Amino acid sequence: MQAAALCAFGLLLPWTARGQSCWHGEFDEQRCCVKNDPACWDDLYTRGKCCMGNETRRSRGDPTCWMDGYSYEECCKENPKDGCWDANFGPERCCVDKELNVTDLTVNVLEIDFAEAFGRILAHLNDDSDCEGEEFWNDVKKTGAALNVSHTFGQVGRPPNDVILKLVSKRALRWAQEPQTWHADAAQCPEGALAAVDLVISDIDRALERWTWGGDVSEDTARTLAGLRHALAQRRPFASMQPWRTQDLMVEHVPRLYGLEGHHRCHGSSLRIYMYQLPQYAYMLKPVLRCSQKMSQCSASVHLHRWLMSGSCRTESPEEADLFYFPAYEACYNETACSSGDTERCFPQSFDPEELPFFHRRGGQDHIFVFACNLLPFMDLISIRTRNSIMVTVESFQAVNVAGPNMLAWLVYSKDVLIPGYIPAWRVSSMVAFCRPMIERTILATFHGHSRSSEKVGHMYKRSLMSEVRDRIISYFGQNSCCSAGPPVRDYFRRSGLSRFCLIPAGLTAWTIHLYEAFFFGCVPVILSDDLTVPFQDVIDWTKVSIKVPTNLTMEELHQKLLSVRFGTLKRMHQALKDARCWFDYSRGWGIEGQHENDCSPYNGLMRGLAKRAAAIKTSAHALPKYWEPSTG
Ligand SMILES: *[C@@H]1O[C@H](CO)[C@@H](O)[C@H](O)[C@H]1NC(C)=O
Ligand SMILES: *[C@@H]1O[C@H](CO)[C@@H](O)[C@H](O)[C@H]1NC(C)=O
Ligand SMILES: *[C@@H]1O[C@H](CO)[C@@H](O)[C@H](O)[C@H]1NC(C)=O
Ligand SMILES: *[C@@H]1O[C@H](CO)[C@@H](O)[C@H](O)[C@H]1NC(C)=O
Ligand SMILES: CC(=O)N[C@H]1CO[C@H](CO)[C@@H](O)[C@@H]1O
Repeated sequence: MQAAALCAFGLLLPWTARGQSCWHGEFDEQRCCVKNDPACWDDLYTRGKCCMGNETRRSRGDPTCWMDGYSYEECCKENPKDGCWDANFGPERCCVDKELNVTDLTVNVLEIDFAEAFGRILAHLNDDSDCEGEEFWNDVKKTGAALNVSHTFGQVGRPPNDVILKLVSKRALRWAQEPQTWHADAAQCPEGALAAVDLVISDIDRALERWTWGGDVSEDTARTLAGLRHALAQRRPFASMQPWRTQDLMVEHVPRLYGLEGHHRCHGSSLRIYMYQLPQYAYMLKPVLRCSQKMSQCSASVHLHRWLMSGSCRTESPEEADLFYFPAYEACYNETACSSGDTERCFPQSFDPEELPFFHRRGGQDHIFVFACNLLPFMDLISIRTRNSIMVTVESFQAVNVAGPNMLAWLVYSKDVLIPGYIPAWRVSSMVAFCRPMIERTILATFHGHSRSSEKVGHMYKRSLMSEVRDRIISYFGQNSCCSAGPPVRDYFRRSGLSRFCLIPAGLTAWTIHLYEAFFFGCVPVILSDDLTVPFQDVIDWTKVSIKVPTNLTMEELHQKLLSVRFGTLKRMHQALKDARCWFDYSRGWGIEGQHENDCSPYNGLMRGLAKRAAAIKTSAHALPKYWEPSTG
């Protein structure tokens, strides 16, 4: 709507019945609420106000069903969205309108059924508004709370819908440009201001083209907002703001990735690392916030790069450098992830490592490339060129994929460094909340994950020979009352926290994020992946925290083996798992946690590995240039 028309309209026709006064001229309910045309909305006319009774106001059906990306609109229809229904959730329960009794919020939400907790908390918010008179704050509050509750239960949650996203982004862009608006809003509703920034900051960082309206959407703007948020959050807590459920954990990495805090001394390392910053590849490092969480288990490359950028071991001088690091957020650059087609490589075709300015000094030996998911296959040109370089990777072994693309590649102990997969802080926090003492664990073993029989997995998975063991686990333990096994389930966190053992079968490749999650759940990982090797062996005694058995073991044998482990041993392993967690927590090792060589973080594990390689490179003979001939003198 045009601003001028709006003002006049708003003054002439105060809100008699909500929703009534929104429509005039070409703007009607059909266009605005049903088709959701963004031209309808601005600060005054919001979807919340005008489409009263519809999804932003009140959720239909049983509110305990709508979490983790499911909604009444998508499920309660003839062809429901995939995954809407399972044993606990069905149309009989979910599609019938239900009011929840929300008076009793004093219970520990982790103690009750998570769906119920979700419904209660959201329903409670409906009755409650502490930043008064503002539809805007209510929208922010509900969207933020829904995400917070999902995260509390280990669910990814539902990102803000387009309408909310746009509404909130518009306001946030104004904050970045007009400090007085920020200060006024932050004074009126401080928790709301924080929550609003949290909801949109990664989308602003992502600089979506479709948002070029009325503001500078870019990493710089997002950085400004992060600074405003940071300053405001330092002055917390704001009394009386109890009912807000924040996104603190969802954005806890933002100030660090932006270099606003967390400067450290590289765990006391004396290595000097030169970071390539080549303009032609700058796009491979954007958008940082999005890439840092997208396919999160694959996003260690973002965190490692930014950690090194804010550390004392970085050098600008190639002469001084022990190692050279080529940064690329290979799972996400341009947000296109990997190219489709016949190659799985995530680098542009034109990228040739030999063209890196310092590559030839030691035949690539002192160059670091990070693969936080899938190594490039050995037949890839980049792999051939970098055959002497240090691969920092989560992958220990990738098999030939029978029907292609060929993924054959592996870690070489003597030159590469194995790292754990990245787990976001909100997942870590939720897993730890569900981690029970060994004595309270009632499930012998758990595995819930994709297998070749899942509908959702891609063609490569279906042809992966390694993941065959998953089918055997599911068919044996899924039928046995001792255990819990099958496809992904919504209360996976609760089940894992109640299990003595977590089964860790190979998947598409030898590694899986389940291994590192087990440390936070406190269940003893039982590795069924013959070609898997584990990181940080110099600091973690893996025989004290895990079990590795041949995958050809029958499931009956495995079952007996698990039953035969003594309770005292289990308790010791549980404690050892808790003690070792810090090596897999990428939010550690920044700021003062990254001062000393004995401090525990995945970055320290990396630095130790790199130090060994750097020492070996120094003593390796590689003094000759690539070509030579007798001198003519
Ligand atoms: C809601 O729960 C409270 C406390 O559990 C109870 O006292 C109250 O009667 C319930 N209200 C309704 C409408 O069921
Ligand atoms: C949810 O909100 C609470 C209260 O503000 C906060 O303590 C908690 O860290 C939040 N949880 C997540 C997962 O963000
Ligand atoms: C990524 O973006 C850059 C800059 O906009 C562009 O040159 C490049 O072709 C893009 N690459 C892909 C794979 O989309
Ligand atoms: C299982 O694998 C192990 C190690 O590869 C091998 O020694 C053993 O013979 C195999 N057992 C069976 C029953 O195939
Ligand atoms: C746009 C839209 O979905 N409008 C619906 C809002 O809710 C009322 C009743 O709840 C429906 O009649 C409208 O069609």
